[in-house]
Amino acid sequence: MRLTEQQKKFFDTFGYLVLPGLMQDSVEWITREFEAVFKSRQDVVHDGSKRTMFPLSFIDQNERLCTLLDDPRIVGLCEGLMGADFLYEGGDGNYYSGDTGWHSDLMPTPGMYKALRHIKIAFYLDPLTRETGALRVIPGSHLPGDRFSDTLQKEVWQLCAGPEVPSVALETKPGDIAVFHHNLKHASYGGGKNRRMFTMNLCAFAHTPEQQAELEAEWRHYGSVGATKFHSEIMLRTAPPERLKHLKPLHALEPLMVECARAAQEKKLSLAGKA
Ligand SMILES: O=C(O)CCC(=O)C(=O)O
Repeated sequence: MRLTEQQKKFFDTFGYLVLPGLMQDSVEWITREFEAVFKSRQDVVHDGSKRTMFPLSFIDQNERLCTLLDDPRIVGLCEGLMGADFLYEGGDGNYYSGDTGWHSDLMPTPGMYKALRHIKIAFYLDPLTRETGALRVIPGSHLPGDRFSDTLQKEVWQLCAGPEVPSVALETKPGDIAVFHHNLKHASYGGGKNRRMFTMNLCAFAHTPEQQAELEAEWRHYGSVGATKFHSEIMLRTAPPERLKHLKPLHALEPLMVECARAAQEKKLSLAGKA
């Protein structure tokens, strides 16, 4: 699969794309393996009262789901948006329940990703309409330095209760793919208690010092909240050489993550000691 120049331009301008039916012929096994991952953890129970997020990077837990990273359709999409040396950073698996307020999947320091493109590929496993929990996006809200984007970035917390905020609903059927820039403001309203969804987070390779600094800031943060590894043993052990190209360059950051995790733990212990 190759994105057209028009699709790339659409993503650059609006910050998202929908690819109807892209994974249509695989949706049956993808849904089966999604359920199997959740069933493998009897301590993770979804009772519908709130979102249940799988506690580990999701596709990494299942050999077949890991192959999504080798699928020519996913590879083509990622290459089109980030270049052939794109990197896979992990992702989540969810049973959503109810609404999600407006937000960006921002880097944890103030502001948006400016130098390095980060994207999320979303697999929604149930048919969704605007009124039943389809992802809503504010087109063009992903561009730092742009007056509209920067205003939304400042005001986003006031939009949190906002089903009325002007937006586009990415209505999807299982097998469709929605992909969006991490900076893009997104939300969902009216979903039921069992909205199944998982994601793949990816970024471009850091070729400049600014891009590298952003990547390090991101993973310093995730280190400080306990992350010390990027990819699961299954993901690595079952990887063909092509997949490894999208994994290994990130591993150079693992010592930094371990160091940040250790420092955060020490700080916590020292604060507990003072209490
Ligand atoms: O589908 C939803 O309710 C929200 C999804 C979302 O916010 C995300 O994946 O970042």
